[in-house]
Amino acid sequence: MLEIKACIFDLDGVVVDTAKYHYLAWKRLASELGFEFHEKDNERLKGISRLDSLNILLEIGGVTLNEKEKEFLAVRKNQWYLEYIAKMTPDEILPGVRAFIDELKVNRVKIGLGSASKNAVLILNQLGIIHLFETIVDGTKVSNAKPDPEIFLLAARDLNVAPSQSIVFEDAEAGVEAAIRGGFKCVGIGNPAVLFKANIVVPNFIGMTMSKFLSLIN
Ligand code: B16
Ligand code: MG
Repeated sequence: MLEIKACIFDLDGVVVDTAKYHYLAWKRLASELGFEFHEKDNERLKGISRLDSLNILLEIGGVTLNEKEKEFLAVRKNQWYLEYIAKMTPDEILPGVRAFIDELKVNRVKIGLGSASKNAVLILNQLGIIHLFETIVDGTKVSNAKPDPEIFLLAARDLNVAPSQSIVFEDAEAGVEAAIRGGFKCVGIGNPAVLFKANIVVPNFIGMTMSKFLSLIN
């Protein structure tokens, strides 16, 4: 049977739903720029970097800007996003996640975070779970965004575990692709139609245990 020595978690959409706050902040920016940003388009921004998200938003609105202007707007959006994050509480950890992480700890499975977000440390502190992660690889530490596997490969290196003996948990298409390209086992959290490249897809962590994941992957 497959032996798993590490689990690497994406943040937004896996541990916590910050997508709703990203959406509110992008929507506010779109409205300032004079166009509507709809929730269905927010799917396209999941798992990708702040600047890549801004470029998609501007493409949706048909707005062309230079790099300096883009940088200014990305900072502005992040300031609004941080106002929402500052109000987050541990109640916002997604159902079943904490129990699953506790099970991993008992079984000495190593735990890492692999998130595109530059606010990951702040969010984990806000949720009161930062101490559970042995490594945190976030958007401040990599030069290549998902679907490049760099984020997850760095996390596996820090944990001193081979990708083939690690499971990545991801909710975004770009993140699943990054995990598979890096040689990891990947559990998709969410919609199987979107995350079809993952080894398995489950709707959430409710009632999930390591042995259940392993029996589904094998
Ligand atoms: P920030 P993840 C990603 O987090 C979000 O899914 C994505 O929507 C966001 O653009 C990205 O973080 C960057 O976030 O603006 O906080 O640096 O899913 O990789 O944990
Ligand atoms: Mg995500």
